[in-house]
Amino acid sequence: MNPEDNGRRKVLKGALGTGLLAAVSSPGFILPALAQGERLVPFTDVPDTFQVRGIRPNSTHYQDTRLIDSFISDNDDFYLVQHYGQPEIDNSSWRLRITGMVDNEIELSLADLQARQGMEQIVGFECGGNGQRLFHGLIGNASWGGTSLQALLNEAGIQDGAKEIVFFGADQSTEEIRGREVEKAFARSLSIPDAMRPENMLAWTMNGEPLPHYHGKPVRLLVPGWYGVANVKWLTQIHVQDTRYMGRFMGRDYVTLKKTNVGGVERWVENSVTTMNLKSAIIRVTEMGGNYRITGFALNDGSPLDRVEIKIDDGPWQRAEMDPNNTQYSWKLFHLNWDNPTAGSHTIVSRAIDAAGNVQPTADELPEKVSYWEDFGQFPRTLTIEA
Ligand SMILES: Nc1nc2c(c(=O)[nH]1)N[C@H]1C(S)=C(S)[C@@H](COP(=O)(O)O)O[C@H]1N2
Ligand SMILES: [Mo]
Repeated sequence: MNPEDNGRRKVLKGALGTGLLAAVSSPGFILPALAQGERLVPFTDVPDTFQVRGIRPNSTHYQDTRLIDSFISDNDDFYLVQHYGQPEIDNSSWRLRITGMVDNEIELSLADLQARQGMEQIVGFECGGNGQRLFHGLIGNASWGGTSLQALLNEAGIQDGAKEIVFFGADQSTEEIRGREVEKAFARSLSIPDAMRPENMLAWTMNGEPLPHYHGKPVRLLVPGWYGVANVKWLTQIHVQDTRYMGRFMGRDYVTLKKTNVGGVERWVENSVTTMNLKSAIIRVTEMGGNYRITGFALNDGSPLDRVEIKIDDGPWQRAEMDPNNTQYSWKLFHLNWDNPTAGSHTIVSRAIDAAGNVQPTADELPEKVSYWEDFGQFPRTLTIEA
């Protein structure tokens, strides 16, 4: 196992074990960005020692969700996860190859790819390992520019009998599998219908800038509505095959183990993380001139959302106001003005409800799980309003 991944696991484990993240003081520590006269009301569920640092080479980065105050995440604040480090690729020698069960194998330079019809869309996503222990900081929302994956696959011509498309990154590492050390590249696969969704894109810009190297320069895959792991960075090869792709990030990691009713039989089922579950979380409470506001985000697979509701203590569920910037595949920011809160401690929680009537479950309603993947239960937050 590579050191970076080890480091991340330690952070996650430590956080899980103690409910705390180690305090690290560093010049990279991000200070709260607040409007003039605005005050962040501290959550009492966030330990004083919880700190978020700026991005560092080859490291995981998570946002301090209390500080999210804009619809679009800065390229340097959008979370970062990479299991094999962050390769630096030279744009001029980079090539993307489409191989396997296609009528025409294709090899493209960056200029070839950029000459194709462009598309731009806002896509927000979280890591499948995001969760309450990081106050949901493995998250981001950006405007991505690139070209259609579907058009490229049509040009290559997928042959009859093909089942899956594998996306390989340039990053690789030595994995010890059954006592043998083997070189493996990061890779994820999609079924043909999943890969042919028109919203999938190969992206080379992020918020109008060339894709930063830590986000996958020069080109990454984006599968809107899916957990981050689907969005293969440093993409170099797209391979079409008639078998299921097996690999660490499809079959071993990013695999949820949960108790599920399978045709009347209760079974422990393993599933690779795919589309994002319906979820919301409160991220910040601010006070300005005596007015309080609760803000949060919602994410799902892109199917229509009906509403987000917020409950304060034992009060009724109140409908939150949705940010007008929200789009189908963006994160969805919402807020509720909290009028005249009483002094003392409070518990606040949100739940997302989609147009099909699905309601974000409480943590207790989630199926019994043995893994931290797919943490989408309701997330009650606690805070104290001063007298
Ligand atoms: N090539 C490559 N792509 C990758 C990964 C990786 O390790 N290597 N990590 C995945 C995971 S687990 C996540 S959550 C997202 C994170 O994307 P970001 O770092 O741009 O936020 O990238 C995905 N794409
Ligand atoms: Mo991830």
